[in-house]
Amino acid sequence: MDAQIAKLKEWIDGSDNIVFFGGAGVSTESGIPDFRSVDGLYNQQYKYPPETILSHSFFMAEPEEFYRFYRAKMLALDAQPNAAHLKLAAWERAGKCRAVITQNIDGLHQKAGSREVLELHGSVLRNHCMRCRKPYDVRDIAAGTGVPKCACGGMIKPDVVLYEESLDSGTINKSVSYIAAADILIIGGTSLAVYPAAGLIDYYRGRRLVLVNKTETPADRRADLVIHGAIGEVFSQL
Ligand code: CNA
Repeated sequence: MDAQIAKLKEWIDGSDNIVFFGGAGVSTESGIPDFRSVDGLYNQQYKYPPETILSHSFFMAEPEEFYRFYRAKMLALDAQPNAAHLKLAAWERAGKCRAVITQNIDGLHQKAGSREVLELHGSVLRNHCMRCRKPYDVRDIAAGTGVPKCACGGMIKPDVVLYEESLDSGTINKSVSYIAAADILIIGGTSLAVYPAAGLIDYYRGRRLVLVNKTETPADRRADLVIHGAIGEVFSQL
């Protein structure tokens, strides 16, 4: 692994056009469980599978059950950025990292200081009334119980892209532009199993495709460098 990290460091030191594409694995070292690891949410037992609970139709049909799961498992407001988030923010400040494209909804890249963060699946930090669109702070959601309601009587929904919902086209287009123009694309902490997000990496045309993940991914074979390890540990050595 040392030789691979040394190679990645050399590439990074020589680039001012790094783009990062990441997922839930980027935040596990901050204490937020991902979906597909052995201790991830998909391997825990609930009344309904998480994919079902986190779908638009379930949200509309059983909002109480949705919010019970959501408050317990998706809100981690005390979590702090780890070495991976912090390194990406430092690279941006140094003019090296152009954008962080994330499937995460936890806001930790911004908390670490990154500015150009494209949130493909939205953010738990933003919420709005489905009737009058009034915005609500995440603390209003976390503090309450049951289904959060607006003063107008409407139901409050997190600005998170649920299963069955479409991604924001502006965010997709911007992500495609960054990836297509990138010198180095680092993919980290993602199983690359959730589409259409995972398909965005196909727009990369460069010759420095890097994968940093604990487990194998479908893109390992076409990567120019693969590091199987914990991303925070790896990034702290760069
Ligand atoms: P996933 O499918 O759970 O995959 C996570 C991947 O990360 C797996 O391949 C793991 O092996 C790998 N991994 C776990 N920990 C580490 C680590 N420390 N270092 C390196 N690799 C690690 O998650 P994806 O992001 O691929 O799936 C997309 C879903 C998960 C998105 O819709 C997210 O919104 C959703 N999600 C987000 C969060 C969050 O915001 N923190 C948490 C849980 C789920």
